[in-house]
This record gives sequence, structure tokens and C-alpha cells, in this order.
Amino acid sequence: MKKSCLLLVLAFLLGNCAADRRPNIIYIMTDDHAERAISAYDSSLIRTPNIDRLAREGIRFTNSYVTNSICAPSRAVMLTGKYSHINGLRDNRDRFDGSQPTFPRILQEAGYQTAMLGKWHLQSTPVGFDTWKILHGQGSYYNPLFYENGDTVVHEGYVTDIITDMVIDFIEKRDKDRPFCILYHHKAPHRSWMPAERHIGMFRDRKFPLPETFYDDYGTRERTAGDQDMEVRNMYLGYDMKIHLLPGEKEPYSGGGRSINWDATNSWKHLYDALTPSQKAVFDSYYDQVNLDYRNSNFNDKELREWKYQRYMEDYLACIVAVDENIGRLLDYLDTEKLAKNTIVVYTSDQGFYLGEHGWFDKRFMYEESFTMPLIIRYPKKIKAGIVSDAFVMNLDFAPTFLDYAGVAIPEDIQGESMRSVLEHPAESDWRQTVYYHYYEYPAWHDVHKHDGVRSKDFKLIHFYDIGVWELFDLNKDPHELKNVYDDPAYKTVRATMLKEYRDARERYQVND
Ligand code: SGN
Ligand code: CA
Repeated sequence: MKKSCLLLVLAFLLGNCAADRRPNIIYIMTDDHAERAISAYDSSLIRTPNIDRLAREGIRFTNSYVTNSICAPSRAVMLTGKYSHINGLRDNRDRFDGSQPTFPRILQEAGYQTAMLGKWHLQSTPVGFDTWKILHGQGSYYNPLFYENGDTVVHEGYVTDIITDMVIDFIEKRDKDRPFCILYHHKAPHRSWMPAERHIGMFRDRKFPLPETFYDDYGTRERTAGDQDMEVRNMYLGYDMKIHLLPGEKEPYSGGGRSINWDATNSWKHLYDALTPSQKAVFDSYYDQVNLDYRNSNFNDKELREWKYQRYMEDYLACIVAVDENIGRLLDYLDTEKLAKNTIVVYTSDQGFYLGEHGWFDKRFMYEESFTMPLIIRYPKKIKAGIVSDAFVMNLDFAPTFLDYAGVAIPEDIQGESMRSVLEHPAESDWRQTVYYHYYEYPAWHDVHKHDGVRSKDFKLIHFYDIGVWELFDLNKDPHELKNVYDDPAYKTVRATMLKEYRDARERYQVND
């Protein structure tokens, strides 16, 4: 009896040693999700109870930054832990070099089961994944086309639900003896905002307050903030507002930028025509009235601009409601499967987004709204619940953090830092005090000039190097970044300090002219 007991205990201990206890990783990334559209950050626009639940049970960052505020570059930085000029993907037109090391590939080699599900947008075939099912290009909200491990498949339905089904299915079918790492990448809430059938029109009775800077006149920033094409007033009537153009009517707005010169006249028609008859009927049941109201209106410039803003918010936020619901579905599934404790769940977006601030939609600029990304991390085994951190973390840090938690050596040439000290000891950690940024896509969509810069806790220095313009902002006195004080003698010392920070950062990250 005694002997058999001992044997049982031994077997248990051995079994436990053999079990792979490394954490699972679920990296959730939406596309263009502004912090302000998550109620854990700001509850004035929308309620996101499931994303908020993650924040309550984990850590939320208030100073999390992207190194290059645009889709494909952000993804390449996240995968490699290296800046755009090092990983080779500077803007959305570049193709990702899949032969370079990425964290999913290193994890796969270390025994993890890896999956890439959803928006990829890197023009390359994913490498380092046991399973990949990626959207074609930017992806469609309805009846999207996927490339699935080499096959082409069209799924009828709504993209946010479909991607989540894929994630749950992958977990369901996994090998339970090995940890997994899933990149769970939504299309939503990227343009052109098409809500799920069940959410169409849900904000019809809301009047969203205009942001304080909606009527920014770009004084002191004429050649930078003032010289772009991403103003709400220019949003497309068809593509963005879902107004059916009349026979012979041309799209009257530029909506995408002077340099792309895109005739958007048929773009909403194409999206609408791709819906099934029953999906069309649901769209019509709400948008027909919107069309009527618009046609019967006689808006002046200001009224039109504000009407567009309301229409923009309605559809953008409704897309997020589906994201939040699906996150809830996944979190419930993790609970049922008893996976929550040993799974690192990250919620973030490929960049921030303008929700009318400075009169804009889109991103690209180093100004706060698009430079920041929402970031929430839950890992009950190691991270205390309900922490809010103002540490300067970056998307550059994801790769080393995941490798660190997986117990894999972090390659020397990775430029980010493992966030582990910040996550586990937020009060006492010794951490970076500045972040470096670099945006390259010009001329292109929305016409934002190339720029790089550094941000410290109190100041931000930006260099629009192609047009020879410097900007300096005092973030305490001027949080909306309206007043460029670069040439203000009162800021002579600050300017010198920030210029030094800028040169040091460029040297540290090996940025060449
Ligand atoms: C599309 C959008 C742009 C957007 C880029 C980049 N136009 O081209 O408004 O800036 O994507 O977005 S659309 O009419 O095609 O929707 S990113 O998130 O992929 O970088
Ligand atoms: Ca994006």
C-alpha cells in the first residue's frame, strides 16, 4: 500500500515536470483602434465591457507607442522587434522579408504551436506558423476572402466573427501538451467602417461631442499638420458615408489624398454589390433613411462637416462593438477550458487613430492620438490585476517580451526590451525615458510628410526632414500639440536637450540619413 502510494506521488511529480508549463500567448491586434474608443481608457464614446475586463484583470498602459504609425510597418516591427529601417519594411507598399527571424518563428522552433489568423497585410507568405489564415490585402468586412495555408477560401458572414471562430477552433484542436501562440488580428475598425448586421444603426440616437481641436486652424503648423489630406470634411460621400451616388454623379470629395488621385466614385457601389441579398436588406433598412436625410438636407460647409463626423463615429464605433463581443466570447472560452491563468492575453492595435481631433480621421502623424496604441496585458500567473502603468513601452517590445516569457534567449540584435520588469514590478522598474518615432510613407494616401522625432515625458520634438521643418511641443502646457515652440527663445534649453535626445536615439537605433 505504502509503496503504491509512493509510486503514485512519483508518477505525479514526473508527469508535472514533463508537462510544458510555458505560457500560451494570444496577441489580439485590431486595426486603427483609438484608445479613446475603449471605455477602460475613456468612457465618453463607447462601452467595451470585455476589453475593460482584460484591463481590470491585468495591466493597462497609458503611454504605449508605435514606432511608425501605419499598418504594415507596425506589424513588421511587432514581429521582429526591430525598427522599420532595420526590418526593411518602411511603408505599406513594401513587402515583408519573411526570411528574417521573427518571434513566432523562434517560438515555433522552441516547440510552440503557432497560428496567424486574420489581417496580415505584409504581401508575403507568413513564415513561422503551423497554421495561417490571412485576409486578402486590407480584408473585407463582409464575406471575406482568406488565404488559408496556401488555399483560397471565401467565408460568408462578418469578418470579426469569422476570425474569432478560427481562433477558438485552433485552440480547440491544439495539442494539449504544448503551449500555443496565436496572432489574432482583426480587420476592424479599419476603413471603410461596415458594422455587423446586428449593430447597424445602433448609435442612431447618439450625438457625439466634437473634440476640442475639431476646428484646428493649424496655426504655427501650416506646412506639417496643415498640409495633409485626412480631414473629416473630405471623407468620401459614398465610400465613407454610404450614400449611393446618383447616375452620373461623381464623388465630390478627395478623401484619400491628392497624391493617390483615386477616383472613388464606384467604391461604395462595389462594397455594397458584394453583399448577399439578405445582408443588403439589413443595410438598406438603416442606410436608406440616411440617404434620404442627406438628399433632403441643405447643409452648409460647417453642417456637412459635423454631419460627416457623426456618421463616421456611428459606424466606426459600431465596428468596435463586434470586436468587443468577440473578445468576450474568447475570454469565456479560455475560462471554460481553464486556460486563463497560464495564457498571456495582449490587446492592442496596429496604431492609434484620429476621431476628429485636429479635424482628422486616419493616423500617420507623431501627434499623440495616432502615435499611441491601446495596450492591455493580462497574465494572471505573473501580472497583478488592475494596474495602470505610464511607462514608455513600444510595439518594438512585444517580440522580446514574448521570447522572455517563453524562456527563449532574446537575439542580441533585437532593438526592443522585454517588458517583464515593467509588467511584474511596475513601481520600481528602471525603464526608458524617451521614445523614438519614424514615419516614411510620402507621397501616398493622406499626404502626410515624412518625419521622425523623440518624445520625453514633458516634450516632443519632431523633424519633418523633407521639408526642413522642426516642431517642439510642451506637452504639459499644450497637451493637444497646437503650439510649435521650436523657435521660442524661452525654450532654448529644452530645445537643445531634445535635439541631443534625438541624435542619441538615432545613434542608438542606427538610423542613417
Ligand atoms: C487604405 C485606406 C486609407 C488608409 C490606408 C492605410 N483607404 O488605403 O484611408 O490610410 O488604407 O491604412 S481605403 O479607402 O482603401 O480604405 S492601414 O491601416 O492599412 O495602414
Ligand atoms: Ca491600421
